[in-house]
Amino acid sequence: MDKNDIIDILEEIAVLLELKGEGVFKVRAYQSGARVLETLEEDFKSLVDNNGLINISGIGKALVEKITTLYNTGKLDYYDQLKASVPNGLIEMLDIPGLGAKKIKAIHEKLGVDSIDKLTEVCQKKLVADLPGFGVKSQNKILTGIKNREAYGKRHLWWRANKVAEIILNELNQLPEVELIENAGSLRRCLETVGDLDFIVASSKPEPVMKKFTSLDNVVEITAKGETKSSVRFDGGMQADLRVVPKEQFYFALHHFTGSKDHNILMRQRALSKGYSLSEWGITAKGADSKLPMDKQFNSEKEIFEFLDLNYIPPELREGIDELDASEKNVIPVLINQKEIRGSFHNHTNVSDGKNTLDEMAEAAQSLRWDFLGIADHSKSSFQANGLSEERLFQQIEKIRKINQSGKYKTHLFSGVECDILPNGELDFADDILKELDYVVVSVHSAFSQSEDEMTSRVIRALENPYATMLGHPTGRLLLRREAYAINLEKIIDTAISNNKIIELNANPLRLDLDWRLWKKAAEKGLLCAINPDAHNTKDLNYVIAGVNVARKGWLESSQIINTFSLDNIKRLFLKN
Ligand code: DGT
Ligand code: CA
Ligand code: CA
Ligand code: ZN
Repeated sequence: MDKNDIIDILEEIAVLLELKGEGVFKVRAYQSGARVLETLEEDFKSLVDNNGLINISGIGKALVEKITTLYNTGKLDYYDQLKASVPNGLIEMLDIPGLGAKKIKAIHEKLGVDSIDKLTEVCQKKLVADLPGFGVKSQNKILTGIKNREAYGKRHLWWRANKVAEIILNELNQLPEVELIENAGSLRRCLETVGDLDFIVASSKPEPVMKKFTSLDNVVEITAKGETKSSVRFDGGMQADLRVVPKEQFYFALHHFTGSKDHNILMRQRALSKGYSLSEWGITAKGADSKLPMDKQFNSEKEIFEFLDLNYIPPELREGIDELDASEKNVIPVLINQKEIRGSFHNHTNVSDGKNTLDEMAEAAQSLRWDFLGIADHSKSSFQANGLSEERLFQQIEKIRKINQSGKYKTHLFSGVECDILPNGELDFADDILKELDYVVVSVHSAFSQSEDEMTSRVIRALENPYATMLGHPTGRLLLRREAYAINLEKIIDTAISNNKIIELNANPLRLDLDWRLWKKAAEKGLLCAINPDAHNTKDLNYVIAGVNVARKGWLESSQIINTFSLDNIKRLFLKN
């Protein structure tokens, strides 16, 4: 287990202890332990290996033992028992916006609430408003949060679904009976949220594969178990389907269960128009027994497309929109790929609300072999995120200048800021401050409930500022949690294009904003995209992976994405702005 995973667990332990009502000192020991690890200068591995943690101030003996156990074994009984001792309902409540450990504990103790159902009940009875520190407003907020959770709760963020899928894929792949295995469904199509996981396996011996699948760790329920198809539910709510097929059917099954439904319908029509019927089992001359595959062996999906006189269509594009037309006309784009990314622009450090230092972020970017890393901490009005005053911003500019001069890192650092767009459309810093920066990300972080007209004019005004370089998270949506604010995106896109501004594709798995559905048309009109992880720690830089997937889903090529430009070209681009 690496340092960042251990930090996450220490923070979770602190939350669990708080939920249990443990003393403030105990809670703080874990919180500050996590913070000490975050800012550790020394090499973590050698510290643990040489028993050096004990000499680090802020980490007591008990914590050293726990960290060492986690590091060496990836497990900690104390943590498991603690998790088991807190009612699941309380942990689930943490997902509701506005409810932290302290408030949950108060509701639990004063009103005996230990599940979301009971929470709904006491809110509807208006009992929560009377508790000290709550009030009618927060009671309503809780109810809205619960409603959203119900509406969205059945789906999962792509990032999390992919993490679960990777583990399952890896486990199943170890079986000798598994000849081929792939993800299918919305996960493979890189949809921003995933309903359930779908796995396709080629094997002549389905039984041991089914057995392994249904007995994986964390399976809490087997919802279906057949000879070639099973479905399970994992703790945490994720569900997964597995289908085992003979090898000769594999690519047909993979194509069918990758979907989407709409894409499948277009493909079947295409086959019919050529005198074939296409199904999950294979392709046959029309009218023949549909379970009999053709004599021809198909060794890839590409061969299926080619059989129907189509160019290969990447899974991300299979939404049944116009991908078959494009494929027939041979105009499927060469989609951007992960290796083309040379850096990113919207990243935070611990001077605002990030967790890592400037140097740690630079080092992390260097180990990703990035040519450049843009630092864009929050501006002063985002006080909840410890936004920078003019003075602190200048200190950072100076620090970045020195680091670049010293040649300490192979990665060039750009000095930017994530500047709040104030409710009237003014920027949070004056132009003579902004002009000192390499670039400026402008974002909305307040007054989300403005009317569509107000919000649209507000953002347009910001984009018309000569020092604005790019628009951050253009709709403010949080997937499965918070709707986008009202805004006319067509006008925003047109304004961005006519003012030579870039729009961000925020790659945080919770945002993926601007939505993929809008990118194709916008980029055709000339809009440039910046894929930005909005990283708040070094690990988050990996979110660009999700961003690239969504960019692919939006039909984007590398020429439309500034992260693929050379360092010199970025410098030139920023000078023009
Ligand atoms: P999800 O799980 O809701 O995020 O979305 P998918 O696309 O993964 O849907 P899922 O898991 O229900 O089914 C996987 C694929 O199987 C789906 O994308 C297309 C195919 N499929 C499922 N049911 C049908 C159907 O009734 N007709 C057709 N043509 N295809 C289907
Ligand atoms: Ca699915
Ligand atoms: Ca499914
Ligand atoms: Zn932001």
